[in-house]
Amino acid sequence: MPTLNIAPDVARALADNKPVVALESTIISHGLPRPRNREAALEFEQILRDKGVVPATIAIIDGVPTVGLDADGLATIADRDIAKASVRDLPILHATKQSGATTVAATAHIAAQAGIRVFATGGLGGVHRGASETFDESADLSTLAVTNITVVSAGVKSVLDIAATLERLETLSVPVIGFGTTAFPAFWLTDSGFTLDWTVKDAAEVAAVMASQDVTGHGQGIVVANPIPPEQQWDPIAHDHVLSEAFLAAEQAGVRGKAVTPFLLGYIVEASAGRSLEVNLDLARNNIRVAGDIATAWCKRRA
Ligand code: PSU
Ligand code: MN
Repeated sequence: MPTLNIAPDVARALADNKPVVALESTIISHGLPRPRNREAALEFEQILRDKGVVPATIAIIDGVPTVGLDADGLATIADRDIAKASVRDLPILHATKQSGATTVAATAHIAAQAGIRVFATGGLGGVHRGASETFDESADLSTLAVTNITVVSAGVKSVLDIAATLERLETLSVPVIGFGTTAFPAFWLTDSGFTLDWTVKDAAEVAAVMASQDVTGHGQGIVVANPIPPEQQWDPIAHDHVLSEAFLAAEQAGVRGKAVTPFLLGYIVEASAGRSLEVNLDLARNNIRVAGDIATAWCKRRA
């Protein structure tokens, strides 16, 4: 059983110092409703190809961590019921030859094993509200503490405890850099109200930080926070209203653990009549473009 299957175009790009961006699959399987999820998966890849960047959507296919999905692999994550796989699920899926859609944590882990340096997602997982009692903190954070990859995200979903998430990233020694801003975003919203210590002006500057991280760090990741522009964000009042409904619904449904994030995202899409979905897609597209630019700048630096 192979432990890593890298698609030929991805392997060639990596060998030739051509830009590659990793994409996650849980956003497709559990974060977006069918059938928009399939269109989104294809569109996300196309955004990169149009920039001359090779997309590497990552998932576990029949037990094998797979970097760069073919049409059947995309159908597996988009159209079939599939497990949400974080890093701890990998050995079980591998041994039992099952498929899984990878979270930010598992995608980052596999991408780094493949030698990919840049990864785009929607929003990172983080510390859940009420975590002081439930201990519910995404493995996205602890994985980024030990995984050498740059992740572009629109911050963390506003369903999380953002203050606690930023504190944990500090504790875990993961740099958080605002892309053209010091205002940390809140996924659907441009500004969470939290201010970052550091900002970079462009992709070349991120690549410079990556190069410096390689000599000053200990192999941890970098979070690049890329806010959705104000004109694209969800109306904050509607956002707050729908979120409070979603928390109530989750509590009444007794949702726990790894089901919490998919439940909230699904509920919020319904309750917002699709508005949150449009914003989610917009912010993911923006992050993918920025990640493409960073991957290109990184290859240029290394050339
Ligand atoms: N961001 C999105 N949609 C998603 C997720 C993030 O725009 O579906 C997923 C990511 O895969 C992330 C996961 O890793 O939610 C976090 O889940 P948890 O809180 O259970 O760790
Ligand atoms: Mn969790």
